[in-house]
Amino acid sequence: MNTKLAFSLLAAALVAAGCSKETPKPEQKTGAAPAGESAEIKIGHVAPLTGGNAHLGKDNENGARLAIEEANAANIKIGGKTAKFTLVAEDDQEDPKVGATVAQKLVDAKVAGVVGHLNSGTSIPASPIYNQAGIPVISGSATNPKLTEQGFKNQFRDVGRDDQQGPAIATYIATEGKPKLVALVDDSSAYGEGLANEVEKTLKAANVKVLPREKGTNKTTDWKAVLTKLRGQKPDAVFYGGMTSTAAPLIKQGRELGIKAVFSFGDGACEGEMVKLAGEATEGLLCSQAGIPVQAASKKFLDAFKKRYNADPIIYAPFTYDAANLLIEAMKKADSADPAKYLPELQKIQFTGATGPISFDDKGDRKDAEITIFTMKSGKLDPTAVYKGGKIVPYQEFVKTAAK
Ligand code: ABU
Repeated sequence: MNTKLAFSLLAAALVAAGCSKETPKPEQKTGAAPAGESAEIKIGHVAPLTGGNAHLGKDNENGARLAIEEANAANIKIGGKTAKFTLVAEDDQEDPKVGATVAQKLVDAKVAGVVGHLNSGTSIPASPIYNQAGIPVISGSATNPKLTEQGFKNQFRDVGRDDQQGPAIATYIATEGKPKLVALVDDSSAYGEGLANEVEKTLKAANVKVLPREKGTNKTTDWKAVLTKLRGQKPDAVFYGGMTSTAAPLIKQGRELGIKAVFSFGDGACEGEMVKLAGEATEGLLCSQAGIPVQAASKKFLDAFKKRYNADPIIYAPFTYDAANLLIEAMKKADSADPAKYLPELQKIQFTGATGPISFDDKGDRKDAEITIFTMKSGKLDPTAVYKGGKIVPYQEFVKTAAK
């Protein structure tokens, strides 16, 4: 591979990709329930906790829960009372309608803030409900650009966007393997379809021929008809926009049908469970995550997570941990858990979390979010390169400079 050319092309694509409505002020006070010298402050967390991606939902929840437990142990004073944070964890089943229902449930429960949702497909329909209630929301994993393009001043994310991730992984595919023909498949979700669209744009701009889109759903586990068609078209690479539960059968069945193409996924399917589900078929997989790799998170976080759960975080737990801490830090600065009072602190926050320095732009997106590219080698995801602030850095160089 011509690495210099790859990095230049990727940087150009990412720069090209670039990267109101005011939030109503709620009359109803939410979040704080006085009880003697302490006050309960509820923080919601939403992710799929059932179904094929429940392991990712639980991982996200574990990150937020750890932050809350640490905050309680620190006996933080807010508004003159000791804050007792409670996590209200909800399961949106990765279903847009359930996502909206659960959002209303959290508003009715008077949560002071929300970490989530995990999926773009549930975060987007939930977002007007939180916006109407004026409740700050930070997703640690939802990457579809629309989430923060609606003008909602209460909506944030502390990961990158798919109009950063798509150009990064597509340029890597184009320069690494120099494919002449690429097949694109997606799960028809806001995330999967949106990311595949971003990949397609970048591939076409690099003069790579793209086959007509193949579609599934976020429940598809039998891909044989799609793959048999693709086998006849002989693509050099296959990109799939979707989550682990559907990506694992896709790559496994693709290899069983004798497809030799390079398979490539985004962050929804760039994690260790892929190996458990699809085994050797994952060897050589190229994939991206919309942040730093888990192993580059702070040692303090990694040690605390291991101690608490006797397991390593999977992918976005460091980001949901940071999201919960960002809400808490903004409350501390405002000396209030009233969303109307602490939201302005969140908008201008400068915070160093487990995933590095965090601040938000006017849309609520994380400034200078990283995108990491991985290759699956002998059943392990090997980080290859990190994109940050318009530059591509080989992973080994990145870790030397990353704060621990
Ligand atoms: N970013 C991957 C998984 C979550 C989402 O739907 O955006």
